[in-house]
Amino acid sequence: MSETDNPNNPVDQIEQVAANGLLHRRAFLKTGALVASATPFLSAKAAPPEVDSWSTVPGRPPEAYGNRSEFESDVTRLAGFSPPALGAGASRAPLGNLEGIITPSALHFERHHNGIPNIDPAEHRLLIHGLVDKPLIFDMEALSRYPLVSRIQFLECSGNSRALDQAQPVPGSAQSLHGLLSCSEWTGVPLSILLDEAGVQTEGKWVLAEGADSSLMTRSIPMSKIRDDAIVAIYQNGERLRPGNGYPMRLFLPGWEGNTSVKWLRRLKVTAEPTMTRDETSKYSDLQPDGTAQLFSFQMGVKSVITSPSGEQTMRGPGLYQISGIAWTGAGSISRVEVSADGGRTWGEAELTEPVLSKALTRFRMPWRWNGEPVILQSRAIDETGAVQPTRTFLLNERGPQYGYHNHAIQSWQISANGEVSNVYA
Ligand SMILES: Nc1nc2c(c(=O)[nH]1)N[C@H]1C(S)=C(S)[C@@H](COP(=O)(O)O)O[C@H]1N2
Ligand SMILES: [Mo]
Repeated sequence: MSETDNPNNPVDQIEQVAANGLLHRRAFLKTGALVASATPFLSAKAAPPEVDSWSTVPGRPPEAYGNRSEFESDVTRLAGFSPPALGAGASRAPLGNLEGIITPSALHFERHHNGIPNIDPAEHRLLIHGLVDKPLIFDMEALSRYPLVSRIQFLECSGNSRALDQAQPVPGSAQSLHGLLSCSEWTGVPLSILLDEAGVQTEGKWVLAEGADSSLMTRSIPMSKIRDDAIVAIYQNGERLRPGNGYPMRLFLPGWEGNTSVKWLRRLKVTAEPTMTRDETSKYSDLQPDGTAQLFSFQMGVKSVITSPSGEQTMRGPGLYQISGIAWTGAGSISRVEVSADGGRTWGEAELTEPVLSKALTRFRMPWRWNGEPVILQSRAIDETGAVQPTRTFLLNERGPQYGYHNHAIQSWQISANGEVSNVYA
């Protein structure tokens, strides 16, 4: 008998807001004490000895640069860098192991077109030229003197979640399917300040950004975005950028596809028209059903994914759980996330965990009483513009089969009776 059969169990009195045990989002807050009655605590007999071995000896001294516990060492990025294109590839953040909204810098996803350059910050320069009155060159020292701003914002590769384009569901985890996504506090200089100093001429409507790695990644960015919220980032989560994320400086364009946030930034050229580089014509353009290519699809769509429980995890049996996930949108803030436990027929509203920030990951949570039967869990995000995360079928029908970027469809996780969680199409 499970506790869900128990008429005396107070958890059974919590308001169910959608089918298959989804509970009111504030149930934990209102009835925190009830959780104990449904959570499998260890009995006193299974308790550890009164004095653990680590309580009997002095601990070790602090480290100059900190490491996490050795017991967490299996939480790593999942790398897909393969010969012969050494250094070209991606590594994915372990979304299923993370909580809150910040991705630790050491676990931030990485995507390189030709590896990580080893840049000496003393030698690195940023050139601003083109349609400007006064071309400028900045070294790190000069750049660091400008006013800095800090913002918590997500970065997502436009190729993230591409597995959901496949006709058959690819086995995988939140990490392997959606891990080209991270969120950091980025600190840097607003680009509008630097461009004002250089004096943009009236014909200057685009900016070509170029990286210093050997892929010489280049993208054309509309001046309106540069003026709106672009920064030259030099810090990530309080310390200097990691080499893999653009050390010593990168362009950061909040809410836009990752490839526009050019790493190892070395040059900004103000132009009248987009430059039409390799990285915006052969790549990062979207083939339409009529055979034409859509260029410059910069903004990332409204999206969410449940990270716990998620693919390749195993549930410990029927009982009370807290569903947890992340939602984000390139359009600004997330206004609502809904969760379904019946494959999208009924939906209940999840709790958004503060802070809810513009162009950042937003954590959502929802209490759930699983009765042990197979179910399909989904989440659906809605943003401040009213945009709703689409189903996979809707998205693929709308786009046609050639599209390959910006898959922001609803993820379906199947929970089987034995507690295994897997990627399915609902
Ligand atoms: N110079 C340069 N910038 C680059 C890239 C690159 O290979 N070279 N990759 C781009 C791509 S495709 C993405 S998704 C993001 C990834 O940023 P991250 O590695 O910090 O996560 O950087 C972008 N900027
Ligand atoms: Mo990317």
